[in-house]
Order: sequence, then structure tokens, then C-alpha cells
Amino acid sequence: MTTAGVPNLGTRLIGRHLLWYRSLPSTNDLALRLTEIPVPEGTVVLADEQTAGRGRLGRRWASPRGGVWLSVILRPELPAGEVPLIGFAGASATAGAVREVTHLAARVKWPNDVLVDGRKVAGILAEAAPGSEWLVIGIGVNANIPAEALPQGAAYPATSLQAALGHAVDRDALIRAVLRGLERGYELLASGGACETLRRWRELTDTLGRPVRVEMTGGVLEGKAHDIDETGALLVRTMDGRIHKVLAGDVRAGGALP
Ligand code: BT5
Repeated sequence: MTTAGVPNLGTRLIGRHLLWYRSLPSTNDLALRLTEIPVPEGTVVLADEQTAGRGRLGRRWASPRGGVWLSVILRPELPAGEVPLIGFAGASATAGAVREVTHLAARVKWPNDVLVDGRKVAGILAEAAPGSEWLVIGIGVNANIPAEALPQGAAYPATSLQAALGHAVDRDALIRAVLRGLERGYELLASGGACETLRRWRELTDTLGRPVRVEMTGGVLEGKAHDIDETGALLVRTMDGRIHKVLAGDVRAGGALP
């Protein structure tokens, strides 16, 4: 482990303390444990490789060397309904960082995925530390991962920045851009900018207005992605004109367009 940071980060909060490991089971797991000490808000845990990277609902997240796998420890002072917006700020920040560093037209997919050419290039996992006010936001970006090392048969097609560009990206520059963008997004939320946070996400998404099929724990919903509400829940309009509120699920393109 090293505490050497990314040079010239220039942030006030996020990444001022940075723990960088060659290999970890999961940066989110370590970050969640660190909240019990606790460490200063904004501490970042980074790993070159994860051996037990996690997605939502305990799904596996492939994290070979070459990717950016990091977790940020936060202690948000936000109304409860706005806490989920940190994930949306994280997705927008990650898509913005990809755009800045690679000029690829990265977009966000509900709730917190980042896509390039319609393929998943990054995922976000926000987790609350049980029984406390700490929150960990995990960000995984398939940066310099060769196409053949990407997960095959993933529920949603995957890509990496290297595969999309045809060459490697500057990983440190990407890490800097992600952390700076997340800090801006977090400060915006903390200063009452929930509407602006959602506006930025809407600007970067192609989920809204499209026919979607949403797979949820309780079943499947088909319709048109109408909007997101003030907590980030997805509003889906079904054929009968009714609007359904989806708090958690996986969106696939398709479904019937009402
Ligand atoms: C996510 O979950 O997209 C959240 C991923 C968060 C990863 C970061 S890395 C740093 C931090 N530490 C962790 O342990 N996790 C966080 P979800 O929407 O549930 O997507 C998971 C699904 O994506 C899997 O079931 C696979 O189908 C697919 N998948 C797995 N690895 C992938 C990869 N590297 N790229 C694209 N898709 C992948």
C-alpha cells in the first residue's frame, strides 16, 4: 500500500488522503471498514486490481489490472431524499471525466452506469455504512483493459476506453478528472444544487424518452422512460398511460413504446 497521491490533484476534500493498493478484494469493502475508525471525509481507496470487486446486489464486478477501481468515503449532510443523488453526481462526474480525457461521447444510463457506444464502460456502487452517517461511493472504470479481458456474456455489453479508442488512456489523468468532477458534484449537492445535479444527469443520458424494459426484483416492466423524479427514481410510462416509479432495477433497451 502507498499513500502517495495522484500528482496535481488540486481538490479540497476528495483525495487529500489517498490509500493506493496493488491488489485488494474490493475498495468498497475496505472503505466501509475505514468508516469505523473513522478516517477523514474525502479519503480515497484505490486499487490496481480487485479480486472480489462487487456490483449491485452482490453481483461480481470484473476488475483486472488496467482499470480504475476506487472508493470515496463521504459523510453527506443532505436531506435523506437527496442522498441517492450522490450516485447520479458520481455517474455524471465519471462520464464527464471520460469525455474530458478521451473525447469519447460518454453517456449515463439509469441509474448510475456510464456507456460508450452503447456499451458499459463504468459502474458506480454507492453503499451506506450500516448504523452510521458515512457513505462510500465506489467507481469502476474499464480504462486500459484489452477487449479480450472484458467480461463476456455480461448482462449488458461491456467495453473499455482502450477498446473504444484503439489505444491506452492516461490513467492518472482519468483518476484526477473523476475525483475533481466528483468533488464539484458533491459540493453542488451540498450547496442545495439537487435540481442542477439532476439536470446535468438528464443532459448526459439517453435513457429518457426511450422504450425500456426494466428488470426489478419483483418482475419486469416495459414502457417508455419518462423522467427521473427528485430522488432519482425512474418514472416509466406503460402502454395504459400509467406512470410507474422504479426505485431499483436494471434497464435494457427495448420494450413497447406507448
Ligand atoms: C455496477 O453494478 O455497475 C457497479 C460497479 C461498481 C464497481 C466499483 S469498482 C470500485 C468499487 N469496489 C467494488 O467492489 N465495487 C466498486 P451493476 O449495475 O450491478 O453491474 C454488475 C454487472 O455488470 C455484472 O453482473 C456483470 O454482468 C457486469 N459486469 C461485471 N464486470 C464488469 C465490467 N468490468 N465492465 C462492465 N460490465 C461488467
